[in-house]
Amino acid sequence: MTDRPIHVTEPFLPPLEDFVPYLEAIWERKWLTNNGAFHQEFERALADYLGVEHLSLFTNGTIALVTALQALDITGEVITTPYSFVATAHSLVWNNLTPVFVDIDAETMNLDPDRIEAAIGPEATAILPVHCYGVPSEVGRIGEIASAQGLKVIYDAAHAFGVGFRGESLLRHGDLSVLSFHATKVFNTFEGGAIVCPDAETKQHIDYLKNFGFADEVTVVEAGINGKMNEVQAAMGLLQLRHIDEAIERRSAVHRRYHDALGGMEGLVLPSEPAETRYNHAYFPIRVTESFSVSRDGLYAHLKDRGIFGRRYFYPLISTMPMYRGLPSAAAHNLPVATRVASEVICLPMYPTLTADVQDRVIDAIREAR
Ligand code: T4K
Repeated sequence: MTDRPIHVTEPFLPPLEDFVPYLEAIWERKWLTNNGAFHQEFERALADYLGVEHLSLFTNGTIALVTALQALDITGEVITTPYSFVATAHSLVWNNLTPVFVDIDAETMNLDPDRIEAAIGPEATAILPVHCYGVPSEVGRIGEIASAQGLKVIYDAAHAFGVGFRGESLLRHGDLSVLSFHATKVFNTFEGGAIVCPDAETKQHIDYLKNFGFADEVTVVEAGINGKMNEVQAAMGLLQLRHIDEAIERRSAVHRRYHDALGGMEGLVLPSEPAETRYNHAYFPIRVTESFSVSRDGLYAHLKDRGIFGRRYFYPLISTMPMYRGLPSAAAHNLPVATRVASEVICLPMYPTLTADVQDRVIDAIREAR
C-alpha cells in the first residue's frame, strides 16, 4: 500500500501564514497564558459565534468536565451513558462520584430518556448526558425529569460545537455544557475546551476554579486546578473561527456523498440528519448489521488492510472497562441497546478536507467487502 493512510479524521488547519501574525503578537507581548489578550478576545468572539452569553475557556475538555462537576457541587451518583469516550465517566471518578449507566436510544445513540427515571436513586444529584456525534440529546425530556427530581444537568457537548436546535444554540440547555476543541474535533485549538454557563456569577466561580482559586494576587477562595487555556491555543481559536462555517459546510457535503454512494446498501445503517437541527457533521457512524456480508470487525479489518483507519467509536463500552464493570448498572442486560450498537458501529473518515478521490477509496473498499 503506497497511498497515504486515510484516518477517521484530520485536523482542520488554516493556512500557516495566517497564523504567523498571531505568533508574532504573542512574542511581542511576552504574555503567554493567564487570561492574555487573545484569551479575552477569543472568549468573547466564541460566545458570540455560539450564541451563548457566558463561557469559560479551558486547556482541554476533560479538565473542563471535571471542573463543571465541581462548580455545581455534584455529589453521590450521576446518571450517564456508557456509549461515549472514556473521559465522560472518568470525569466523575476524578470527583469521587459514582456513574449510574443508563441505556441509549438506538436512533439517536444518546441517553434514552424513558430509562432515566428508573435509575435515579437517593444518592443521585445530576445527569451527565452526551450529545453523541453532535446529535442533540432529548433536552426537553431530560430537563423535565431533572427539575421534577431536583437534579442538575451537565451536558458533555464535546461533539456538539456549533450545533443549533430548534433555532437556538444546543448549548443553552442544561445547567452547564462542556465543549472540547481537541485536534480531532469539528473545531480545534490543538487541545482545548470550554464550559458554557448561564450567568456571570457562575462564570466567575468557574474562572476561579480553573485558576487555582485565585480571586486576586493574595486571595485564594477555593481549591482550584490549573485548567487555563494558553495564548497559542486562543490564537488558533480566533483563526479557526474565520473558517468554521466553511468547514462545517464541507463536512455536510462529505455526509451527502456517503449517503448517495452507500444508501440502500443491504445491512448498513447510515446516520440520518437529526431533525430541527443545524447539524455539525462531527462524525459519520455507520452500523454494520447481521445482514451485511461481513461482520463489523470484518469490515473494520478489510478497510484497515487498504490503509483506511475507521474507528469503532464507541467500542468497547465504558461500562465494560475494568474500573466500571463491577457497578450494578454496568451489567450488559441493563444496557442491551448500547451493547448492540457498540458491536455494530464504525465511524468512517469524516473531515472537511476529505477529497472526492479519497472518499471514493473508502466507498469502493466498502462495496468490495459486500
Ligand atoms: N467527552 C467526549 C464525548 C469526547 O469524545 C471527548 C474526547 C472528551 C469528552 C474529552 O475531551 P478532550 O479532553 O479530549 O478535549 C480522540 C481524542 O483524543 C478525544 O479528544 C476524543 N474525545 C475521542 C473521541 O477521540 P483517540 O484516542 O481516538 O485519538 P487518536 O489519537 O487515536 O486520534 C484519532 C485519529 O485522529 C488518528 O487516527 C489520526 C487523527 N489525528 C489525531 C491527532 C491527535 C490527526 O490526524 N492529528 C492529530 O493531531 O481519542
